[in-house]
Amino acid sequence: MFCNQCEQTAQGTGCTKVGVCGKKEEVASLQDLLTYAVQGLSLVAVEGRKVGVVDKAVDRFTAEAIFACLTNVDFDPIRFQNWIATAVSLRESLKTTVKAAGGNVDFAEPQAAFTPAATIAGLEDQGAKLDFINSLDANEDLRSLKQITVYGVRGLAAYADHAAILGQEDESVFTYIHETMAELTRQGQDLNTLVGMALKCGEVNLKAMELLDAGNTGTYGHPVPTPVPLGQKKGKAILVSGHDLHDLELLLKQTEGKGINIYTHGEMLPCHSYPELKKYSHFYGHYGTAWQNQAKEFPLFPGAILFTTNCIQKPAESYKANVFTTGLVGWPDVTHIGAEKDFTPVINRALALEGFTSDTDKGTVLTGFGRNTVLGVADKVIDAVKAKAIRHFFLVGGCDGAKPGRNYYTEFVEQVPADCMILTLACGKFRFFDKQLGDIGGIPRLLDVGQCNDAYSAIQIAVALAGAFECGVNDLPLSMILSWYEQKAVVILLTLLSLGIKDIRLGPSLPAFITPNVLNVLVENFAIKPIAATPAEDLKTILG
Ligand code: FSO
Ligand code: SF4
Repeated sequence: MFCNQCEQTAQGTGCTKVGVCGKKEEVASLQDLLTYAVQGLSLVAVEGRKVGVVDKAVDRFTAEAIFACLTNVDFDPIRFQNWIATAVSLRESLKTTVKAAGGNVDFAEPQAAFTPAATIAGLEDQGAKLDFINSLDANEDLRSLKQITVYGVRGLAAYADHAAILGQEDESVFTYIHETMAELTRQGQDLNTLVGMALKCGEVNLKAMELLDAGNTGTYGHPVPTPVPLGQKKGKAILVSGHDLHDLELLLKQTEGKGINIYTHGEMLPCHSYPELKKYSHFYGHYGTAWQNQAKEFPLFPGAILFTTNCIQKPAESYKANVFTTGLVGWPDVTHIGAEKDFTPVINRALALEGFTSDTDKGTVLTGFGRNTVLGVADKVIDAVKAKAIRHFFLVGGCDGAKPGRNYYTEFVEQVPADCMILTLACGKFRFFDKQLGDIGGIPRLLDVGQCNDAYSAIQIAVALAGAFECGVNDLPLSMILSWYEQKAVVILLTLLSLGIKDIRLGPSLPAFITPNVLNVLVENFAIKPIAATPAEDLKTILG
């Protein structure tokens, strides 16, 4: 196996025997084979579009299959066997439709014709033989750019899938994914073309995040500032992790009146601020911190635990029976709730467990500072900047992880001077989300914009401020201090770069799949930089 797609990759170069994330060689090979199978399907889809054939089922499948290969989503070989079989059967049926419409179905690329082996062992062998990452390009810089795009497309597919679940789709997103997956079967592109392909991924991702924002706010209302209890209420309990608001809503409906309190974990925290979710009286509080702490925090949760997306880690035997998955996330031998979304097994498990035996007060944290709320007080913010009450804005966000070096972000937030505001999003915030940082003129200094996909909201806030100050986003007193872990962070970074945003600081380490030459291109064009050794150094450079 060779996988280097996330920040915790072995030795900072690549996982070759088993993933640091727990991914086994078998699953790594199956993911490579699925990616290859999706390339074959994409080649046919591209030819189909040329003759007006657009297949919605193929579009949705493509996004789901790519999302399944994202870090910490699916560790179950059987499900990958099914995904690969479906990719090939969709490819063949699409060929028939495209041919009937007068399109081309003669392909030189082997991806468009491969037959999957009948067994998982056979598939694993096929996947391993691909040597997928190395086969992308013989030239290491071009391969690096192709990897950036493959990983970026994984993040993009995740957001496109979440948006589609809430009824928000745009054909241009699927067109880009198919065209790109097809283009990645070829070699001979030059560096500039591939830089363009990667930036285009970021541009399309802005659309995908916009669709998801429309899905979330259109279905559940605009987030409103909401204090969320960090303590617990006596009674039975279910903890919901991942990112999916729709799954949470269905669970809230199915648990109404059953005496079960629902808690959020990780990236689900901002769900408390959506009016159509917060209206449920049994939607109580938030439990725990970021994904990498689940092995420490989950054994202490006396209820059922539902994963709606990444990031799942190997469940310890002590709590494995309490864990359930749904959607694209999966772990072998963990009960999976299928598309019918009947959460009865989760509910029954919660009822069978002890639940919390007493009330515990641990205070609250504030969430719900999406674009609507922040722009609702834009006048106040602008006046405060003009009056020099606000000196600078920092966006400190991104994803958390287990590797050392991430204390930088906690210390950074602690050291930000009192006349500066901090916007945050995604799971990186759990390093400082409960800090009491006070306010400036009644506006809290620490504003939780939401999940990682709410980078869309943060971008809208920045664009609106730039409009008010009649300057570009790069001219605002705003600095982005980002942490990355998996491929959604990769695509968000591509989005920011595609918008021309400069001087982003990235940590805790730079991606293993970026070569020195590609890094030079990014530094020259976007002045992107690694975080400094200490927050004090970066603060000094930024604030002068
Ligand atoms: Fe974190 Fe995991 Fe949300 Fe990622 S929970 S690491 S960037 O999935 O997507 O922020
Ligand atoms: Fe290694 Fe990350 Fe790939 Fe897992 S996802 S195998 S930790 S690089």
